[in-house]
Amino acid sequence: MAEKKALLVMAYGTPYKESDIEPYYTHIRHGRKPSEEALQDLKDRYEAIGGISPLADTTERQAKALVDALNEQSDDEFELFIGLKHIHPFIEDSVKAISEAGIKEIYSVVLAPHYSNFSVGSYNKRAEEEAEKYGLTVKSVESFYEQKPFIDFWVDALETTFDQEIPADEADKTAIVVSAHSLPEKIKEHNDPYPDQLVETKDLIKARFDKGHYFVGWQSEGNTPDPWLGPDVQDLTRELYNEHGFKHFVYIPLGFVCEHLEVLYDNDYECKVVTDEIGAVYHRPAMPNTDSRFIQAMVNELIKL
Ligand code: FEC
Repeated sequence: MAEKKALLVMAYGTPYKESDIEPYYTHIRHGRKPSEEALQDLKDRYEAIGGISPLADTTERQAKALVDALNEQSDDEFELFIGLKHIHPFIEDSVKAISEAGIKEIYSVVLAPHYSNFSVGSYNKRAEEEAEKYGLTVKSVESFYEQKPFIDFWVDALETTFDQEIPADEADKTAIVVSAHSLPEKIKEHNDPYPDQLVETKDLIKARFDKGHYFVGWQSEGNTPDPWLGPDVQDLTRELYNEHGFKHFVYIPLGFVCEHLEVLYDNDYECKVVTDEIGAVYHRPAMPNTDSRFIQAMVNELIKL
C-alpha cells in the first residue's frame, strides 16, 4: 500500500476566547502590540457578532469534509492536519506534527480562493520553510476560484437570492457587489494576480447569471497609512446609489469561504448601515461553509498536484 500523505489545511485562525484577542491581534501586526483603542475596537466588533467568531468551528468542519471527500476520490490515503496563520495550531506546529507522525509528503491548501503573494503565498512559504527543516516535501494548491463547482455554488446562491428576495421587475435595479479582502495597493507593483483573479471570478459568474449589475469592490482594509485596493464596499455602495439609484444591493464576499468577523461585521453590519441610510435593501447569500461544491473545488485542485 502507498505511504500515507498529509493533507495540511491552512486558514486564518480566530481568537478562541476573549483573552486570545490581544495576542492574536499582536500576531497579525507582526509582533507589534495594538493600541488600547484599536484593541477595544476589535473586542467591540467580536462582541457585536456574539462574542467570538464561528470561524474556528467552521474551519474544522471544512477541513474534515475536505479530507473525507479527498480520501473517497483519491488512490492515496491522507491524514488531516490543520495549520493556522495567526493562532495555534500554527502552520509550523502542524508541519512539525506531520514530521513526528512519520509522514514525508504534504499536500496543502489554504481556505481562500484567490492567490496573492501576500496571502496564500505567505501561508505556503511558512509551510515550505518549516517542511524543509524536517526534509518533507510540500505540494500546494495556489487557487481554486476558477473551479466549476466553486462557480456553480455562487451562481446558485445568486439565483436563489433573486428568486426569493428580489421582485422580478426590480432585478434591473439591483447591484451585485463582488468583493474580497483588500490588500495594500503596492501588491500591484509586483504583478500580483490577486486583483485580476477577483475580476475573473466575477466574469465567470456573470457569464452564467446575467441579472442585475455587477461591480467589484474591496473590503475590510487594514488600519495603516499606505493606500489599499479600492473602492471600499461601503463607499462603492454610496456611489452606486447616487449614480444609479439602485433599490437592492447583493453582497458576494467571494474572497472568503465562510461566515466570520469580516463578513458578519464588515458586510452584515457595516454595509447594512449604508443600505439602511440610503433606503435600499441589503442582501447577502449564505457563504460556502461546508457546501459540497466548494469542497469539491478544492478536491479537484488537490488531485491535480
Ligand atoms: O475572527 C474572525 O472571524 C476573522 C478572521 C479574519 C479573516 C481574515 C482574512 C483575511 N485577512 C487578510 C489580510 C489582512 C491584512 C490585515 C488584516 C487584519 C486583520 C485583523 C483582523 C483580521 N484581519 Fe485579516 N482576516 C481576519 C481578521 N487582514 C481581526 C486586525 C484588525 C483589523 O484590521 O480588522 C492588516 C494587517 C496589518 O495591520 O498589517 C493585510 C486577507 C484575508 C483573506 C485570505 C485569508 O483568509 O488568509 C488577505 C478570515
